[in-house]
Amino acid sequence: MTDLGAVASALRQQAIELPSWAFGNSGTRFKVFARAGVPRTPQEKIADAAQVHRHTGIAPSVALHIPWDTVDDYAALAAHARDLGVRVGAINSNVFQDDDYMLGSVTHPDAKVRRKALDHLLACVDIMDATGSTDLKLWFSDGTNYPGQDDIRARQDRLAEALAAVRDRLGEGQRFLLEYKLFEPAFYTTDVPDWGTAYAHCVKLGDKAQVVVDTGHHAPGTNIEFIVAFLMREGKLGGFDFNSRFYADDDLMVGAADPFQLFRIMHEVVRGGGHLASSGIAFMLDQCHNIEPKIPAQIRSVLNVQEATAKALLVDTAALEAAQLTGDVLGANGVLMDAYNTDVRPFLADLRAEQGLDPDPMAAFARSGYQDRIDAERVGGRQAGWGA
Ligand code: AOS
Ligand code: ZN
Repeated sequence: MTDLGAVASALRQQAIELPSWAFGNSGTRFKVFARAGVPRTPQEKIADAAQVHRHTGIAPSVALHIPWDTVDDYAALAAHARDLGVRVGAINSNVFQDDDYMLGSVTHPDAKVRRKALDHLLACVDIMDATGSTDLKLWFSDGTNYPGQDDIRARQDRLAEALAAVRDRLGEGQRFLLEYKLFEPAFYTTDVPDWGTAYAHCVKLGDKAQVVVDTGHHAPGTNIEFIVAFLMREGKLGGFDFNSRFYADDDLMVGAADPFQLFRIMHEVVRGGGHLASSGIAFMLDQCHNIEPKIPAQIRSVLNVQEATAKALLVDTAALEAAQLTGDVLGANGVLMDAYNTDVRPFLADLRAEQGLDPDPMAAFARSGYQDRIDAERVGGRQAGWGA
């Protein structure tokens, strides 16, 4: 039997990080649809994120993207976040939206471009120092489009050199999270295409280098929970970029496309103790809300992760182990499915009520009048968008 008190206590400690860019306008290469009330500044993005925390109680930090969230005074931005009841989370470095990076950033054939990209990464560490952030998220769009375009091995050497320089700059309590992605925007080779490549670089670089799993960055059919189990066992899983996908890197709401996959991933997280704050695993969302309202979409996403976590915590581990050890295939699968098929929503509603939150965060936000207020107030200025 599962100890419900222990489940509740684990859920009370859960923390999910929100991406600042989820609150801005986003779209596909065909169209970015503008929405009323969208933030115009990093400060307004943080204010929107604080609403998600206010109603869910488990979204206490906001990831920034540099240069999208560039400000003059980062310490002041961190103080602004604190005033709103949240804090600055991972600093996401952007070395993909400058003309110089057409052929790559840290793996570019030209040393001058590589230096420029590395300088940006080091500047992101300065921002970590100013904001108190502990995580630098590295995602490189680097790769090639045509066979022969560049030397695959040389690009790995350049990557290793840049990662080592970043590692050397990181201070006490800081780390980098290296994100892999199968393809896009490069279509022939990607310099960090998979967990194995990210893992191999991180192993060489020691404790300050960890892998981040973006759930949308795999080939169809990839068993992501296996990757999670493996990386956790090696102490190399630094965090997640959660989202869901039907086709490629769709960046849809986590748990929307395949809630069962999210449950399976969270089962491995719980199996490895990753749900405990001491694990150091960062649970971040990386999503774009192109057609749905952004703040409710973030609330929904946080709730989806919470529900999957609750189900994973409900797995009767003793019964599961007994079935596994006796080769009871159907029994073991049944234990897992019992947990997955449990409706945890009433349990979570009670937990929220106990913590002084509204049992229904979606309804509470809708009633709060916040959306009407920002629709009316945020007139003029330039709306923030993906890449703004
Ligand atoms: C890109 O595909 C990655 O998921 C990165 O995490 C990226 O920086 C993020 O999506 C923000 O656009
Ligand atoms: Zn990502």
